[in-house]
Amino acid sequence: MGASAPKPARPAGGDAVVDLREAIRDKLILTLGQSLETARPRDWFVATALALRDRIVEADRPQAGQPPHKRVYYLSLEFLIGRLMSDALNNLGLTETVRAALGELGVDLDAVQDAEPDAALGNGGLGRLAACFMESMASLKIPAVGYGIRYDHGLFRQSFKDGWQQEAPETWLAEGNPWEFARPEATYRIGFGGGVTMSASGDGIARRWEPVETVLAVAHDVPVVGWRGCQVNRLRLWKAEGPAPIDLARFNGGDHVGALAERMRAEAISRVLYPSDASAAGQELRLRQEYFFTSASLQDLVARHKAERGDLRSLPDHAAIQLNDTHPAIAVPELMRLLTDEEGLGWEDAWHITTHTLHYTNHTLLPEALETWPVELMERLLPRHMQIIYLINWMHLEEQAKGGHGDAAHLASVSLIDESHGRRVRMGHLAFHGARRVNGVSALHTDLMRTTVFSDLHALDSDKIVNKTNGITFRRWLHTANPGLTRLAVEVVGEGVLDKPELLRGLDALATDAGFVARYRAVRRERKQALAALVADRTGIDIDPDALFDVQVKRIHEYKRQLLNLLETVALYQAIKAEPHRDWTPRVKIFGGKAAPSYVQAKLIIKLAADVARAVNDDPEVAGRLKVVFLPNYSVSLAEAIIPAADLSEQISTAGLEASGTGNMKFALNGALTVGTLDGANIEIKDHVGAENIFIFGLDAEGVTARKAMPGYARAAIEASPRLAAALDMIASGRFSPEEPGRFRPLTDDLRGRDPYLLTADFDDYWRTQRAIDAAWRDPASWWAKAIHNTARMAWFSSDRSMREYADEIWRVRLDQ
Ligand code: 26V
Repeated sequence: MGASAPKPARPAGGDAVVDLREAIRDKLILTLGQSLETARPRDWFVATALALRDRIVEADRPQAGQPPHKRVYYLSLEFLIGRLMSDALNNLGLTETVRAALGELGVDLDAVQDAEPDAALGNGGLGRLAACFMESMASLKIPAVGYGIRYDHGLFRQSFKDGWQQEAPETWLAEGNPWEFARPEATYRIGFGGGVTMSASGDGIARRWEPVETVLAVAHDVPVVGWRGCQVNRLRLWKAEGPAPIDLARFNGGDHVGALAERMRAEAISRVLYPSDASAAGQELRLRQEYFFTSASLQDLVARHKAERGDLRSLPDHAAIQLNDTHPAIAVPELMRLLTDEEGLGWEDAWHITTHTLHYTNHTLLPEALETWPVELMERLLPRHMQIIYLINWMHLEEQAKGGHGDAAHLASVSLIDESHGRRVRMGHLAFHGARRVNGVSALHTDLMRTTVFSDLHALDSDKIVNKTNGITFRRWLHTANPGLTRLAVEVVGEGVLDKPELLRGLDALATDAGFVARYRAVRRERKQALAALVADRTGIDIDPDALFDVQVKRIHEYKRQLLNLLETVALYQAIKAEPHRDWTPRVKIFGGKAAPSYVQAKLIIKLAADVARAVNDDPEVAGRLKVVFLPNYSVSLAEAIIPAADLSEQISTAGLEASGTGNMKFALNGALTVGTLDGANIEIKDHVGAENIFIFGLDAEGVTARKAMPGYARAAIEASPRLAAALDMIASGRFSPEEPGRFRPLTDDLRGRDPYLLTADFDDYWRTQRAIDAAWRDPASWWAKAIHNTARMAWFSSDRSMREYADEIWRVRLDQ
């Protein structure tokens, strides 16, 4: 994979339908051993995927001759891909051909697509970003390999029992994965534990790690098809296997379970995705996962470089490695170890290669999410790496002292080891120091990196930190998720818009054109009807497609402030009950998202949403004005159904805490208006769509810092806001939880006391803004003009733009290799 092959831009004609029909039939009967009569949708999905995979492989036949000049290696512990079929069909231009082929077999393509399980190998934004970037790199023909872990179980399945979140294992591989190619020939040995031996070598000492435990990393490749099928890259996911299938001596001795113990311990590494997305819990298995996939990936790319170029000194010219957050930060000492201990290079050369090949993206400044590992654990699991980290740190601190920055406070701040809470390795500092470029994911976030966590390191090399605002792939989040809107755009501004999203700008001029507005509204209305049917099916709740769909879907986190949205919901409920005959704008509040299984407060927020929903939806007095829905098991494919149906997008995090957000971009592109704070990429969305087309409220990041310095700020805000006080009282009184009146006291007590995320400070402005939104909805001409301006002006947020910037300014890779 990785080669270019021209492909026709248009769907193929009649012969192609017959060819595909026969290919799918053959796969079903000959490969799966099924019959046309008894095949389930799942079988048709596998047969179709296998037939498509053949075509992807054909599109990918390596061109004779040279390897690409430079490759990008994207190391990420998470790839939140979702379904692959609709993406592959769309990018190959085969959607209608396959629909016809299946139709001739009496099978419906939509039902087949619905039988594909999501590849949910990620928690949220960070993993979804990696998936968008992989698709954009293939579409831009950037030769790239994504490296990650082939988890047996992706993100848990969420269900509800009495409104409480329940987690069940996710089983996407239970019936195999037709997209992947197992590559047993690409297997690497990954060591753990043991010690380091020393021997004389030339005029120095050679050190060698002798691990006591070995795990095998076996490659499984998933093809990533670019737009118009012009390039196929690969996602190489590592599966952990034991070095021996069974301990025969133990088995023969009668210990039948113990005979498998070593293998089980090894395989545990790729068993499950860690389901927490913002607290570095620090378990040993997590560190084993991080080292396992980082080492396998580096061994693989070093072997490829040696085979293609021979000399490792030229690695920086031909490889750019991107570390997605600190999860692969162990790459810094691992690449040093491979280059020095294994390949025999000197320290200086190895350090030059390492620091000219690695790059690091930071995705959060939340202190609890910044990874640190106890020195004691590192010494036990990765003794040689710990030695190398000490040496890197010693040289780093020496240089400070020589440069006149030897004071203890400065050294403590830039050191790779944190001595203040036991001795711990700071993975962010390690990645920063080992990388050629370090980037944030929105303008504000990058500024905050420079002024907060990395300020002292930034002062030492002010060119190192750069901004690369996130993006989303329009192929998935517009073309396949919203085909109606895509068709409309193509009709109005031309087919070129599929390749050049800037052409969406042409819609701006039609924002008040009655005919166009009617068609734009009809597309939304159709999506809202489909979502209403889905909501009825999954929750039993009927919602009115003519109401304003107000949506907050994302991980449940205190800083994302779903609780602020619920407070406003309760206040609105009270206001409607107080004046039932006023002309209220009918609203449906739609929530979705998972809480980390151990995140008690987040799970309580979900339960509050469920209890508020029950009370509100059962109350005849507010019927037709307010409904509340919590859609279970939020996922990439659910997002594809929800986002095109949203009228209002809730992006209401405490300013300074959401690094970027990418859901915000998906909603705005599809024409939902944003209600949001000046946080993350919301700020840049405002700059692009125009302040008059977005609803901004609340404190900005500076305001947040200032307010937090004021003692008793929460109590003062509640005293000043009778509406907020009443909403809090109602929740605290047990009105929504009569069977357990004190249930939500942990939430309300926290708001009345610490309120670390400043809900109380932003509540009144949020309420006012929501009422302005009600008024705006009652003026359809103005509402739809704003919506159309959003769609028209979001082109810059394409992940193609992000990837071009990375290619030019970080990786220095040419787009025309
Ligand atoms: C952190 C941890 C900590 C250890 C346990 C497992 C785990 C898993 C993931 C993470 C990463 C959290 C950071 C994250 O997801 N950041 C999000 O990145 C998005 C893409 O840049 C960005 O849009 C979101 O604003 C940001 O929260």
